[in-house]
Amino acid sequence: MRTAYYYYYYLLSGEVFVAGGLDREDKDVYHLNISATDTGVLPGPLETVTMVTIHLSDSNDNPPMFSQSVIELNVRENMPVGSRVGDVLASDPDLGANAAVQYYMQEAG
Ligand SMILES: [Ca+2]
Ligand SMILES: [Ca+2]
Repeated sequence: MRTAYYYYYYLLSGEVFVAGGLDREDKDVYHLNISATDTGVLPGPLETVTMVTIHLSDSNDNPPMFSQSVIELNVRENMPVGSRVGDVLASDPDLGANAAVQYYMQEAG
């Protein structure tokens, strides 16, 4: 067994396994140099090296987040229907559909 870069993968008989926590939002691609060495005696062990690039795909492991837990907006009375009151935006660090945010609103109790 041989530990590779970042302690995230190790090799055993050429198989690559996850050996630690992976977070695409922290790091989404790993470049690893992997060597293979024979057990020859004369003239000695011979080695070859290749680079393996591993891309992490996204899991939906983050909920959308508003910048504040309570947001206050102000609007004057008698404003016409359709008047803009303000923006309430949430962000999501995931990717694609995992980060697409829809909004629903209802009156709080
Ligand atoms: Ca998400
Ligand atoms: Ca994610």
